[in-house]
Amino acid sequence: MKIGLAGLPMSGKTSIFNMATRAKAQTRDYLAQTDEINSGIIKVPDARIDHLTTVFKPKKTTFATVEFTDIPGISNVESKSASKTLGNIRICEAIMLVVRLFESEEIPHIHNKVDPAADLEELCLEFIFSDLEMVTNKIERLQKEIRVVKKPEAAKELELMEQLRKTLEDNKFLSTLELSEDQLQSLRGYRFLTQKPMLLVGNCSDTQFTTPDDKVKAFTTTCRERGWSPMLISAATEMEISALSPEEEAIFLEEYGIKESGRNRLISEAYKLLNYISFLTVGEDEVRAWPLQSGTNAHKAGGKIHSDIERGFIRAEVVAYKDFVEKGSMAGVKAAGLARLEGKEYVVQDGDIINFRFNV
Ligand SMILES: Nc1nc2c(ncn2[C@@H]2O[C@H](COP(=O)(O)OP(=O)(O)OP(=O)(O)O)[C@@H](O)[C@H]2O)c(=O)[nH]1
Ligand SMILES: [Mg+2]
Repeated sequence: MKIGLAGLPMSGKTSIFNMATRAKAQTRDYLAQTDEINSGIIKVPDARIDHLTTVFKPKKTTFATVEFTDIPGISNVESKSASKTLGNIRICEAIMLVVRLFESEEIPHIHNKVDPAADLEELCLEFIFSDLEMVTNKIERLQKEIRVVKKPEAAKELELMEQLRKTLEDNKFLSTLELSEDQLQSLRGYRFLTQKPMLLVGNCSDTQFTTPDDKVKAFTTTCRERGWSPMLISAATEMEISALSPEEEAIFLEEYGIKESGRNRLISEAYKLLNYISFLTVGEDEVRAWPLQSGTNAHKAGGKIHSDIERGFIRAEVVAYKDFVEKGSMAGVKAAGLARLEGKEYVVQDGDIINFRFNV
């Protein structure tokens, strides 16, 4: 699960990366073309795992994880490096698009002006053009193919590609198209940028965070027009907070009456963005959260733990986390008849505590 941080140069991507991963990657205060990519694996905070750990006192606790990649700024100044950057974004499963909202005399902006709506449109157009180029090339190839031999599959694919081209030419993202399962499947290999799940992050100052100004409003409106609900973060402040130890951070947040750190907000939003849920396993050895694409059945979920479980699947013993908390113990849950035996096709729900029965 790889999420790419993308945006214009100097928008605060590396600061957000540092805040999310508690890393100390080099941020910049001058414009420069670089190739450096930072990557980090992050634990997804989960209060359920914290609670289950206190109950089961396992030898080991394992949280779900997501990978963040901090990609250099997308810049048209040197077109070759822009296409390389877009290529790095293309291999991510989802995109976190960072837009600068904060004003600063010291930090340069590539267009010498902080204009979030214009910046966001520029980024959108970069993505659209990049996908359009791929679609156009494919259309040309298909047309040639059809001229040589009449292949019905090629004609069908051409029709789909024409539909994609029309969408992109209308300045719309491919994610706005309603496509069938088969069509989605046939497009998977292209890794179109405008088809990826996208989280919009507005990097603002503390003041803008508490009192939205025109820049924040323009950003929010532009996001909404494209169907996104953005999140605001003050990367500079959050980076400082995340440099504190977890204990110091808790004290700090409490003092300022902040319910959840930007870091936790960002990570949970990212997890949701990927349409992931967690199922849980418990025991003396390990308490663990397992990330799972929402809608996955018990059979496939077992396979995430071990291929043997998938192969020899018998049943899944399922207890909902909230039932466990309410009854206080597995024995209590069972006595209340709240432990269920589910078959292969059962669709796993977020917070299911599962014990797989299998035989190989
Ligand atoms: N005032 C202010 N400065 C910020 C904020 N976020 C980031 N900065 C500063 O802006 C500069 C650029 O931040 P980076 O995180 O390096 O930006 P970037 O998007 O990774 O930049 P490139 O990798 O060069 O594209 C640094 O000097 C940061 O300290 C913010 O919210 N407020
Ligand atoms: Mg950077």
